Amino acid sequence: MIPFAPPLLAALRSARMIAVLTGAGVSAESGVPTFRDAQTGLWARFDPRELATPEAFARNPKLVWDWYAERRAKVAAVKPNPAHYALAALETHAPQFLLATQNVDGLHQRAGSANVVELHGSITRVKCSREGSLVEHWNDAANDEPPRCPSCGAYLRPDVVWFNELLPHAAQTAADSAARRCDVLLVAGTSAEVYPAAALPEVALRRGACVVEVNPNETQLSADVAYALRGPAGVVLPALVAAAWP
Ligand code: BV8
Repeated sequence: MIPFAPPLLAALRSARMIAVLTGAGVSAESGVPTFRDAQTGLWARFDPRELATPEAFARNPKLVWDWYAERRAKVAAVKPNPAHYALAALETHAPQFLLATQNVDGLHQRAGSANVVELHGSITRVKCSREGSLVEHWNDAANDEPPRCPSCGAYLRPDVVWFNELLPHAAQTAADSAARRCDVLLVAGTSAEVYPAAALPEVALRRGACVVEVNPNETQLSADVAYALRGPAGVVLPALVAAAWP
């Protein structure tokens, strides 16, 4: 049984609005490698931050398409873990709630979370690289280039936000508003290094919200948060929700 500080449990129970920011660490226990885990196998020689860019796609569209196709297949084969389910349960206890995720795996929604904003899009969706319109089906047959948009012929691409691309306006606006209004912000499974997502805890801290970190490791936020809960999200989050709402 993890002993949580009574004021933390009281803050959660009395919160009008609870906001959550998640990163790759929340999906780690589902078997989805985090960005800082070394890329495995074929991708070992690539840096994700090199591949997740418009420049990489322009330079080698097929390589980038294949990297996402492999990750899409991996994500389809995994399941939400107790951390995802705990956040879905947390949502039912909070009068107002928003979950902003940096993850592109769709696991929060599969675990039942309803009020989710995908700050960096979703690998589960594919769009036209020119028009931006989503495409449901495509022909993967070509082996030297990505599939092409059925309506305009441009390459298809994953519906994710690459480095140096703007975040979806609605998602960023909703997340910014939640950081400004929440009583408690839970920051789980993120190294808090990628902006503008990493600015959300900074906004909450500046206005005196209760910021709680869930991470087995130290991050650049750890010194400033009210509670740094050291442990895996799949263990800490279920225990925290059960302790706050027994
Ligand atoms: C933009 C989708 C503006 C794609 C991703 C210099 C300084 C500051 C900022 C910048 C800078 N230079 C450039 C920038 C901007 C840049 C940025 O922030 N760069 C960083 C690297 C410095 N940001 C951008 O480019 C953003 N756009 O700024 O546009 C603009 C302005 C004008 C005109 C045009 C544009 C876009 C950023 C989005 C990039 N896309 N993903 C894809 O997935 O392929 S980012 C991707 O990496 C993830 O989405 C995520 O955000 C990030 C990885 O971070 P984490 O999720 O935190 O994962 P990480 O592996 O780092 O950490 C895992 C954590 O989990 C660890 O702490 C670990 O301890 C913990 N953990 C492990 N196991 C567990 C656990 N925790 C709990 N339980 C466990 N079991």
